[in-house]
Amino acid sequence: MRFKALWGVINAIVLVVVSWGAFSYLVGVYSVEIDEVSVATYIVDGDTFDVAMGERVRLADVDTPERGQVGYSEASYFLEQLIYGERVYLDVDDVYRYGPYGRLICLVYVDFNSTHNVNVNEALLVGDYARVSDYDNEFSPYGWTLFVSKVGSADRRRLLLISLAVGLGMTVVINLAVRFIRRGVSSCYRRVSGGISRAPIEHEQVTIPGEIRTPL
Ligand SMILES: [Ca+2]
Ligand SMILES: [Ca+2]
Repeated sequence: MRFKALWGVINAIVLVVVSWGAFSYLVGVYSVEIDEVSVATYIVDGDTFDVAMGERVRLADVDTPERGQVGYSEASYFLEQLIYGERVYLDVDDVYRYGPYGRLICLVYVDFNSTHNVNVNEALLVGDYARVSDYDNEFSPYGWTLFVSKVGSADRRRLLLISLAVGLGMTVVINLAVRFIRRGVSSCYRRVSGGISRAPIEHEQVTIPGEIRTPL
């Protein structure tokens, strides 16, 4: 009875730990990191803009033409069309946070529709308004996608159900494995103990000197 109660507690712990681990992993996979949310209030050039929270943002790992260079106006106009006056989601560089000139180094997202955001840095590259400059920071431009999924509350519920299913599956597998091992151990034990009890006791033929009868 004591073992059954203990085993029930172990099952509950496995279910919670595995489900929570799976949920954290899935949410991490299906969502992007967002450190700050603000509104773009001023476009400086193709890769720099100001936000309402009082910071100047430099788009991470991309370079657009400087003032006077070919493509400067096009890049600035593209960025303006994409984010000016819009709510922007900032993934701020966790390594240095600020770059030269005190600008926040960010991967920036803006709303696209109810289910997806646009990666602004990647949009500049895809539109050929910028080139890659992979600086030392938390970002790698080679893994970016243009659209990223928003994880809403409905998605979270779906991910939670999947995680619970993973947790239950793991609990069942562990129970089956333990049952299999216990059966194996007990059948081994039965074989060994039965063997011992059934083993014929072989006696050596001992001749007791006193019992040797001398022929008459
Ligand atoms: Ca970050
Ligand atoms: Ca980088």
